[in-house]
Amino acid sequence: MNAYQPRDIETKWQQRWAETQLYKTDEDPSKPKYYALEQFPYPSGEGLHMGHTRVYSIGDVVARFYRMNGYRVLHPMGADAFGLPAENAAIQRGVAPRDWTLKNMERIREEQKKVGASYDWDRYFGSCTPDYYKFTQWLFLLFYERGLAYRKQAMVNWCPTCSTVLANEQVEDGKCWRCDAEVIKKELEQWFLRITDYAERLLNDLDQLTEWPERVVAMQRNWIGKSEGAHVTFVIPELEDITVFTTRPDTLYGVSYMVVAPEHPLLPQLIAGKENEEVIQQFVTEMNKQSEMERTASDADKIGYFTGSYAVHPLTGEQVPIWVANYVLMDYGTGAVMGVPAHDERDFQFAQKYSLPIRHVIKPVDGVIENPDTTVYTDEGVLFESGPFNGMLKQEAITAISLHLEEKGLGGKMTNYRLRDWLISRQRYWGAPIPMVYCDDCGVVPVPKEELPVQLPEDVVFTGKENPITTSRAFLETSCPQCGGKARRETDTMDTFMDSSWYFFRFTDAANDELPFAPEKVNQWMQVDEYIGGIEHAILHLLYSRFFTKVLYDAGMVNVSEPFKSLLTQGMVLKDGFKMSKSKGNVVSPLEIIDQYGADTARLFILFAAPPDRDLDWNDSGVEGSYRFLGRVWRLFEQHHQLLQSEIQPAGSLDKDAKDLNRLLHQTIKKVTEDIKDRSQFNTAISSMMELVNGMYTYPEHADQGIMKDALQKLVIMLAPFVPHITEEIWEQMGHTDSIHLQPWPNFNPDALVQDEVEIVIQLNGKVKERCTVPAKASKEEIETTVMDQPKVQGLLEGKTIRKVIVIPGRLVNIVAN
Ligand code: ANZ
Ligand code: ZN
Repeated sequence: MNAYQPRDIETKWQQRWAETQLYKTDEDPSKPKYYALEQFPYPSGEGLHMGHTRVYSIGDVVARFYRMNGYRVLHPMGADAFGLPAENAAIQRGVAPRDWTLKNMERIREEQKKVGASYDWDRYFGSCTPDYYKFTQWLFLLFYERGLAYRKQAMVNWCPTCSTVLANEQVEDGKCWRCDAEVIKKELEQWFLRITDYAERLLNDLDQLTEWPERVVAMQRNWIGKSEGAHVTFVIPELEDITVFTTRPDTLYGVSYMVVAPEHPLLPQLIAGKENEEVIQQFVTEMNKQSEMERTASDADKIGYFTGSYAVHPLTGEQVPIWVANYVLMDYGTGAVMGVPAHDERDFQFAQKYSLPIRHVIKPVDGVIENPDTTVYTDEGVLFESGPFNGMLKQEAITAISLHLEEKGLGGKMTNYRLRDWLISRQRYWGAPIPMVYCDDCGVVPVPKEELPVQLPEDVVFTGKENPITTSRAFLETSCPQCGGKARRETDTMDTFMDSSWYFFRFTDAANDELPFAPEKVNQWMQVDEYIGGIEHAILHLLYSRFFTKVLYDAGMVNVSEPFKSLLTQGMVLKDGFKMSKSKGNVVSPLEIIDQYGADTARLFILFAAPPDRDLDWNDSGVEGSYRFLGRVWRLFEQHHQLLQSEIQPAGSLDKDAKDLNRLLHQTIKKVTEDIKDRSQFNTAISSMMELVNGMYTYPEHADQGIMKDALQKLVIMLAPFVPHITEEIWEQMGHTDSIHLQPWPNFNPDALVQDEVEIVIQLNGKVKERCTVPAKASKEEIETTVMDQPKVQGLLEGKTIRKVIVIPGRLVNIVAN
């Protein structure tokens, strides 16, 4: 008997699959399509970690399952290859970012092959190759043509350590998401994409995403952050008006002050010649150094100063003092708010601190505000002290006051989004250059599409201080595409999230050198049917990809407006309850495990140990267990080698053992099929196959062997998506010359599921005393008769009087007797 030798088997089949191009995408148009995609990895210098192995294992089961179910499946892989670490390697170790990246890509690719995933490698690309970034640039120009890319002076988040601008999304708790340095504010000309134009659609279309985790949908919704309310104009005599955004126009009569953001453009005029002018100027300088987070954290101290100016209340005509404070942000709403301390928590804190009046104008419908000076009332209620609006309910008043303001030309309804335009400029080298030039005569001129790509220069110096691209004169100096005169190239590169916002389209037509992708190709495959990746991408990557898809839809380039039909966010891989990390010293390397046990064991363990969306605790005995199971499977087939070669067929009528095994087999087929297709519960699919294997081991030799043979054949096919190497080897040893991965998935026979007999429990006065089997279709009377005929029951009932017999078919019979 041969022992199970995973290493030999896996190398053999990985080579064979590559030679025969087994996983080349099937494009047979008569088949339904299925697009399975795992997020492409960043090729860091570290190689694969267990999280990668987990995503690929999940995606591979899905891809293989659908292939076996008669679908043409697109299952590609690539590398998200631009980004900072390559540049840091250049600075620290003097290697060119390109060489560093390509080397890592190659390494990761080799490691991915060792996992045994069924990718179509012909469609492989890295986003850093000119063939790809040429079209990232092409798409930027498309956005530009459609008025969706623009340049503006902006206060930006600047990371002094990485010396680059960061998107709002890349600032976490006031710190750089990559290096953890304190982020500061800086004014710079930057390129933006107008994602806010799509805010409403990005929000509304979330309703279509019924196969996404609710949590992710909620995160997207919050990020877009729609607020409905009103804008209200406060006139400042002899100055421009100030407009505020409020979600509570119903509290307008409760305004006791106004506040503008430190960056508000009118502030210098408001304080000119006033008592606090200098203090406020200092305060503004200080605030510019702080991040938005620090300023607005709910536990942050509210700090403000009276500007010395007053505005006119739009309805009462009263004088309202204007303040400046840290808790008002310039880039939300209008950068100015009306202070209503009686009904807003932040305003209340501010008013208490600076002794501003607290005026209640909303109260409970049938009550009063008990301690008005110390109470913030934010609930529903009815208006008072509000002139003609007294007696109205909150909602009614919101509408009435908004309308009234509109009639007077002092306001109206306003919707506000928390979502900001997407800042895509990076002052870094290792990204796609923004294809624009600056001409003294013509201004900003786009590079014509036929001149793409704008190649990254190689004659650059990495100092870690300035943008390396600015050190290449050959790159900088160019001629204007419009007038032919001297011009200078844009040196900003694009945020790498641009690269990953459209790679899933590119896979459908990866070799196209005319277009990012041809409509007839992309529309054959999109949407991605199952997208698998980490929860860390729940907001940005998915939001940007959705945005790109909508713009491409509007441009007529794709016929779907949402990219990902179903989304599976896999849990983390932990070790001893902690995230695997170098600093904890608890990292288990996938390559070591594959070396020791084989990829099939690693895959099986990963898929078996937890449902895919849950965290998975790596444990060595679990890995051993998976390895042992595969050994058991191996031996099961060895033992039945003769049978598998024979011509034996299942008998026409089955005995009890054969029927039981047949039923177990078909229950398993049903369970595995539904667990994969409807629930993505690979763990329970595996455990039901383990039960089947147990059942096959205890199957008596004298029982019908035709059924055993059938079960063996179907078992190995069902195991194939999970453990592709061992099953392929067994399949070959069974005498087949074609690949197991091309076999049709087994169907289950509903008739086989029907049980002839069921076991029921017999209770006496509610206590279990005995069990017996009855025909599954037996009537209540028949069941009762069978139970009463049992010798043990008769013994128990001796000398007792039966009061009542309760029969629950299929489950139990309870005899009440005393
Ligand atoms: C008066 C008021 C009274 C407010 C009241 C609330 C309750 P969301 O839901 O987040 O959109 N606000 C508006 N612009 C602001 C800015 N740039 N910086 C800081 N705060 C700002 O919240 C909208 C509310 O946040 C607005 O409604 C405004 O305060 C404040 F009983 O106006 B409200
Ligand atoms: Zn010009």
